[in-house]
Amino acid sequence: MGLRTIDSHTEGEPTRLIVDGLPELPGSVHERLAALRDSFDGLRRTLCLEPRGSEIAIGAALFPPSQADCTGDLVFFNNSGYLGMCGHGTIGVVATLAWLGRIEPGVHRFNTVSGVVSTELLDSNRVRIENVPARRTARNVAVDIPAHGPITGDVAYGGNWFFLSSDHGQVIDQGNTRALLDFTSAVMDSLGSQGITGEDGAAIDHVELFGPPTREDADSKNFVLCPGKQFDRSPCGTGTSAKLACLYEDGRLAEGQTWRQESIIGSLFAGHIVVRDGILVPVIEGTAFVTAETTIIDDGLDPLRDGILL
Ligand code: PYC
Repeated sequence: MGLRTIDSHTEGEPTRLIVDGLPELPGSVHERLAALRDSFDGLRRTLCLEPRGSEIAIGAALFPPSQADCTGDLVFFNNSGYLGMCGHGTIGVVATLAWLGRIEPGVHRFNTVSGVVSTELLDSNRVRIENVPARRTARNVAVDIPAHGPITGDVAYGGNWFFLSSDHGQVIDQGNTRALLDFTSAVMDSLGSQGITGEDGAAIDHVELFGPPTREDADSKNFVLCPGKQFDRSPCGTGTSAKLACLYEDGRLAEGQTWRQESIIGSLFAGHIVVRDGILVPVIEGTAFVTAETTIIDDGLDPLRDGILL
């Protein structure tokens, strides 16, 4: 069987959902991730590396549910490895399943590596997700950036680990993405070398910078560096979740109050916090559109079939 994907974008950030050619992998979502990583990593490289894929795409593997109350198990990956959760990707998968006629408007739950995410298909393109719980684990942490000096930020979890900073001296503007990529990559390297981590030594693999919004209907604009040294075109679902937790902890956002996060390209996620038994549950809403249907062709002879590591 060939490898077939449906591509979508969520507020500008692409997702490639495998719809044919995924091996049948039994077990839990964690066992499925391990099997993909250890035995089928060529799938990830083919879909997320040139010449057949794109470094900025997030790939999604949807398996039959390993948990009775879920629609499926979802494993996300990118040009450099596997992700615990992906907010824009979940929205893209739900809009794609609706486009394929596989789901109807309403609530659909997915088991991800970071936990169960509840989604609601509001219309053919608009999706709300109730993410895994978010939390801030450190506030106002100083990190020293070579050739720049110290900046401060928070460490928070929103399905992935983030360093979030509003005190960085950078211009958050689409025309400045090259400099922002270089700067956030230096922040990421410095976090690693200075031993700044999430809980239990978890690596912080996303850096999120904030600045004033450009849109009148937004509260803030961000730039998000993802693992693999690519930046998120969307406001980042897990990053916006981490931001909501920080705002709530700072007393700057009440439960249920909407926060509108603008992305570096000017797209928007709306989000709020629900508090359940003292746990912060982020809710994020955004829009996704299907963009392409792709059949990957591999005659077995191409020496670059597994992608180019740039
Ligand atoms: O939306 O959570 C997200 C995400 C993570 C990496 C790229 N997008």
